[in-house]
Amino acid sequence: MDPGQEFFQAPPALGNPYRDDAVLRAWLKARLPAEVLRDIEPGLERLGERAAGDMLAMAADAEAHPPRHVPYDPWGRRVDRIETAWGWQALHRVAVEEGIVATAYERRHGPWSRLHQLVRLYLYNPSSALCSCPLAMTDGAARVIELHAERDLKERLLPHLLSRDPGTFWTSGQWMTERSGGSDVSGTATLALLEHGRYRLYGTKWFTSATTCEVAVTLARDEAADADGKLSVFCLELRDAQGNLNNIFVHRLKDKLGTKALPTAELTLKGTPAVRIGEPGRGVKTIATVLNITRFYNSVAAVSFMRRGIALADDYAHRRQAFGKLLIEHPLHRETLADMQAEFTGALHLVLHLGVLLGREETGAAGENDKALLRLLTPLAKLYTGKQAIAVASEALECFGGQGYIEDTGLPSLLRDCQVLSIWEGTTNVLSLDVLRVIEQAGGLEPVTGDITRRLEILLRPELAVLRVSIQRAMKDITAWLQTAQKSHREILESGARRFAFSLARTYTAALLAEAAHSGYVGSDILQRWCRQPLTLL
Ligand code: MFK
Repeated sequence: MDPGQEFFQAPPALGNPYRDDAVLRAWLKARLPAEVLRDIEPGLERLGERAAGDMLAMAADAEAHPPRHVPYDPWGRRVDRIETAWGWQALHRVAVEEGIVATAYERRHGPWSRLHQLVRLYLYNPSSALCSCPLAMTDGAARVIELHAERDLKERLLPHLLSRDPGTFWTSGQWMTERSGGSDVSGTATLALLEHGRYRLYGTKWFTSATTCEVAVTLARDEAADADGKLSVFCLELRDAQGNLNNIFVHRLKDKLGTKALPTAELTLKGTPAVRIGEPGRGVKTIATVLNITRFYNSVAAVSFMRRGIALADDYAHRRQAFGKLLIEHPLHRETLADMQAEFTGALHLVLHLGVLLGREETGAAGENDKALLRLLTPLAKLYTGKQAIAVASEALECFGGQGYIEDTGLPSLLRDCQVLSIWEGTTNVLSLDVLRVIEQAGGLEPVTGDITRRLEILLRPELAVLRVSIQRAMKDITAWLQTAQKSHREILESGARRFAFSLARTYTAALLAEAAHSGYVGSDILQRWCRQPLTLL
């Protein structure tokens, strides 16, 4: 550098997240039928280009111009308009054109369709300013309507929710949370009253994400369910044919830590027409269909944010010098990045596996064991990857030193947005208890232990045999803890639920990585690194 010439650091650059993701590509090559990969790959390349190209400007605009609630028009009429940024609307259009929801339902690739959709979401999400949130709820609504709604409702809504035309696409909200509870929805106070043969909803919803949606799926006390007024699921359209809100009053938008571009409102329903979906009085069970899809999205979002943080940190490590050499040349920095990469690789394998199971279930190709695993792994992946994403995002920011803490680098929003992943759609504790419940309902751990045993049987290479023993030992410890805790006081079992769930997630993921290492599409160093952290925390 010439004397007197100022130094300016080159910022990190983002490459095509599909082309640059060796772990994802290796998995797809190993696991997808060749003709499916051939068919979908050009689209993935193109979406990757957009995620590292025009979508970044859209996301920056959406973040810089958060949504605004306009309660009244200039003449005093109540309008409750929510204005969103150009960038937010543009990201919405990209999602529709790219079929981020539709791909799963067109089912062009049979059981692999959901996996294809997963990869598209994975590429889209980290450049989407959380526009993936309304898509998650739309997907969940499409599934619950597909499975449980009457024909009329299906015919009216599915063409909108699954459209690839931005002019006809509708998003759906999922309104569960009231002032009395987000995790415990049993206190839901919204009433569904039958008036002239039609349901109308009355009540206040405390969190409604993406309140710019056209329809919403919600819980309410169903007057017609039985004398106790049990919860049922209802579907409502927000606006009438003239575009006016259907007796919905928005109080305010939430001031949140992150997800700044996403409009989240408090609102009151004062006689909003609605249609019941599914069995009366079985609302929680019915809406669980939506939750299982949104939890799946949450897991995909978590791994995609991890990947984004690592990609940026890795690029920066090749540009930034400290103590006379590039960051990547410092052994400890390399070690830190390698640990992050191992966390991400494990998480990605878990989530891709979840996508395979979900795809099988949605196309009738899942066996009983697949279904049992899907039910268990959905909360497990959500709770574990949500926590991993926060840790990896935090580490990624640290890889930039002080710059990671500076708003206009765009880096802090990564951490803020990851923080929500362990909160919404079931907190870590709620989901840990759900995992316990699934195991108790299934009568034990057999679906998982059987699956792990089958995966480990093939590991004969000497360097993998040692790790196989570690995984088997972890599985034994988990089984033993469960048996002891089940015989003890209920409090012992419940207070250990989170450690139990983390142990199960780490051990199951180790088995997936072991299988991948055996087949050669993941290096055994990754598995070794994964197993260097304790597999069990019990
Ligand atoms: C990019 C990512 C985008 C993500 C988008 C997020 C935007 C949306 C933001 C939100 O909407 S946040 C609100 C999310 N809310 C939650 O996730 C609720 C968390 N709480 C729970 O999950 C509780 O465990 C639950 C509400 C389910 C407990 O309710 P209850 O009233 O105690 O019900 P219970 O008795 O546990 O379960 C009732 C039935 O449902 C049981 O079946 P049976 O009656 O046949 O025994 C359960 O087995 C069944 N069930 C519960 N959860 C299930 C399920 N079945 C299948 N899958 C599940 N997940």
